[in-house]
Amino acid sequence: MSLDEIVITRAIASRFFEKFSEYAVVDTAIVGAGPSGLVAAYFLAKAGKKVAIFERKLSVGGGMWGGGMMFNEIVVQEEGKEILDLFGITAREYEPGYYTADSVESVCTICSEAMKAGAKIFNCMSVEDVIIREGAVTGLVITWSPVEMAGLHVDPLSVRAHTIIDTTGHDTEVLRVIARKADIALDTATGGVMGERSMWADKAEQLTLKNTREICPGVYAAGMAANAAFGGPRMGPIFGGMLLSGKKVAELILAGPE
Ligand code: 48H
Repeated sequence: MSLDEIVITRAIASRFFEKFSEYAVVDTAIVGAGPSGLVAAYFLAKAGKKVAIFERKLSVGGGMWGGGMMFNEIVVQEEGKEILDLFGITAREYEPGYYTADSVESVCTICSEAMKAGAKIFNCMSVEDVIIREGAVTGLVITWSPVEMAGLHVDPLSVRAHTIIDTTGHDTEVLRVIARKADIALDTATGGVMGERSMWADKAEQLTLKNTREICPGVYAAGMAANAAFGGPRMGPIFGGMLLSGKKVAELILAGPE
């Protein structure tokens, strides 16, 4: 059989638009495919929710690929190791209470499990705004990342979601746009994004979990974004808090509104 380029083109175009059209309305839209977003997607999809992740970059994994300073190993504490074990990721004890794992194995495995559970990932798409209706966020406004990078004047498209999770990491992009443009006060001391503080690993890991919660109706923050929203410190390349935050946000959403 000889291959026809046009069949290849049509196969890609029709399969993509089938998928994109189906996922224009979802139960949960997750912004950012870093560790917290991927873990949240896994638990929500596993529980039967329709989940889409929108990721600005070509690659998934966020800041986990690079381990610490591009040394591609991550550290997790005892509590975080449970998540690595759940995914079957090899973890080695370094000192009591400190485990290491290969960062590439970690990203690939969690991403694969999230997708096998049913989550869909739309990479190269950036969330630039939200949809609002009567004081509530009801969806996301998306564009191709290359459009954003080239500064082209192209109008975006939208997706509707019952719940949204900001897992955009340090930049807290969804929460910032809500605070800036949607006239919705976030459930923080200032009503806005308080901003991340300097490094304190132990405190930061605890606060990441505490700060993982609904921050305005239907919108949750997890991972580094949760810490940045509430003015928590950074923790450096320890990833247990990110993994546990992804699990916690999924559990909160599955349990329904408080
Ligand atoms: C689409 C977007 C947008 C947007 C950003 O930074 P991440 O890895 O996020 P977390 O919170 O799961 O993990 C944080 C961790 O990697 C980390 O940085 C740690 C532990 N740092 C500690 C320290 O002290 O520095 O991933 C966020 C993802 C990235 O892939 C972005 O490209 C993506 O979100 N993203 N995607 N639309 N507007 N903004």
